[in-house]
Amino acid sequence: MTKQVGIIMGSQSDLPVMAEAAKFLEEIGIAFELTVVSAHRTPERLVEYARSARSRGIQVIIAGAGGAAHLPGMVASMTSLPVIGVPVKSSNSIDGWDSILSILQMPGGIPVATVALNGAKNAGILAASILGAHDQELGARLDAYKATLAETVLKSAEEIETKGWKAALRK
Ligand code: RP5
Repeated sequence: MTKQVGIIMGSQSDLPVMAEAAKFLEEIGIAFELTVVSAHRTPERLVEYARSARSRGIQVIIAGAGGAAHLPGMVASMTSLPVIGVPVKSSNSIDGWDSILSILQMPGGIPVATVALNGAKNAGILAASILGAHDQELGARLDAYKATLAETVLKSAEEIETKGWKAALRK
């Protein structure tokens, strides 16, 4: 099965956050690869990864990093594949805003679709949505996933309305 999504991160310490993207892709049935590529510690590996991604069959890249988070932007500068950036609140982050702004504030011409701080699950969903735009079966699986979200909210509403908010709070 050709791997359609590439998940990369600046350090293994990002894995607990980035695993959420992997979990979602696994759940929805999309083949992916996952590895560590450090913009600062392995710059040649970064170039090799970004330049070879399309020819290896990758269609979307999810890149997570923290602190001076240059990985997503640098990957985006070397490929025309869509790049989704995940700002990670890491050990070298001041408060997370450093990671967010490093990924979000890209110059014109080199976009990175930036999700929320530690928002790797949404990065997985967004990657699946990009692929699902031209894949009807995947699109249907995504619609089914979204329907489960709505059901959960409606169940909560019903529980609170029938039991009352105090009983629902004690659960
Ligand atoms: C970033 O520095 C990595 O993406 C990670 O979020 C952070 C800390 O890396 P380690 O020192 O834990 O390897 O480049």
